[in-house]
Amino acid sequence: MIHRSFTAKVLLAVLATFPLHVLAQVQVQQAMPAPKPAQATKPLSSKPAVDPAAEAFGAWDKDRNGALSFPEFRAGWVQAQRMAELQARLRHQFMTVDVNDNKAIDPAEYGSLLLIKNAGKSAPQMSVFDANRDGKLEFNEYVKLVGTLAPKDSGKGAAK
Ligand SMILES: [Ca+2]
Ligand SMILES: [Ca+2]
Repeated sequence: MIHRSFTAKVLLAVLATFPLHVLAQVQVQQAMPAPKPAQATKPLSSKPAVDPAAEAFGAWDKDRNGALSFPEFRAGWVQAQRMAELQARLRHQFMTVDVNDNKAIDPAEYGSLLLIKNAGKSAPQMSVFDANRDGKLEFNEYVKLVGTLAPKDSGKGAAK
């Protein structure tokens, strides 16, 4: 059993190594592919600011006893590593496609996305993913695109 005061430090050290808000998005996308419209009408804006470290701790603490056992810690660690790798890969792909280096995928660059190429004629319009309607895809919009179009086989267990 690892005590909370110790793991908090370790967690913070781990979490400080990558931008968690992006990973959280990726994680959420993998965990729940489609948001439930039924009772999800509560306004997001009224939520208080989240504490990413507390959120991660809560997610890793599977039996919710306020402490992380070693298996819980290891499972969380492995998942965090995987997320960090995924994040780095997505970042790399994004930068490769963003040839004019404006930190966004423009309409001219959109067609060179592998997922769009692979989708061929059934590829969705770029506007589908352009959530803020500025005519280009920022990284977070790109992550959503990948979450939507990428094959879903490598989510769990398949990493070995
Ligand atoms: Ca660009
Ligand atoms: Ca956009």
